[in-house]
Amino acid sequence: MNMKTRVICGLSLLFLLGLVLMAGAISFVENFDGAAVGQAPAGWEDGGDVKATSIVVDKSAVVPHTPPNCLKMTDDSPGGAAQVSRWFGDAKKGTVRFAAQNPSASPGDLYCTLKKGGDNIIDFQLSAGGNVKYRDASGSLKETGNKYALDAWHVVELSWDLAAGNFGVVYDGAKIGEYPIIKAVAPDTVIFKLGSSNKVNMVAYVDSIEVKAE
Ligand SMILES: [Ca+2]
Repeated sequence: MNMKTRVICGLSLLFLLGLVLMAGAISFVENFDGAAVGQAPAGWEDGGDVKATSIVVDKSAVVPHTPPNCLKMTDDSPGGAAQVSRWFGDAKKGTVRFAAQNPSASPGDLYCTLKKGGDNIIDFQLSAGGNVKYRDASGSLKETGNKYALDAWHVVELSWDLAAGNFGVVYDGAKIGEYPIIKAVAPDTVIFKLGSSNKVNMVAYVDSIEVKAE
């Protein structure tokens, strides 16, 4: 092959790789360990309000699930919430796993939500009161009946399959149940949100996020 042919072949391969990435869902791992401390996490869209922040912190605030860093979410606003989101592409089936910790000094309502546009597909909550909840199609938050301990890291795994119509919850390695998804639409974005409209001074930590989209 001459140089011109090699360049054309190379560009063609890059183009095909781009098509594959655009057509299929992607997966990612986020440990915040290479991220800049004190700043919003790179690669995530910050959707929080002006008084709610999501910043990368080191072990001076809490011992991260995976050291040296984790994400600290703070809500000081009665009218808004801290929120970060990340796109992963349409996925009819997949798993999101994350570690979360709520401090007893200022626990918050921490949500992990899977969305497509304005539609919620899964909305999962670790409540400030220590309850594990999910939102059903009516828009109500429902109790799973499971409690969780404050001041400790917990690993949550949410697995969805549109064909089955359910998502499963594995909590600290044990399956706690299957719950109906809100809407049968392939989610393309994962959101972590802390806050509610009438509470202030909430803090929660998130680390070790892994999305596997199929
Ligand atoms: Ca980490």
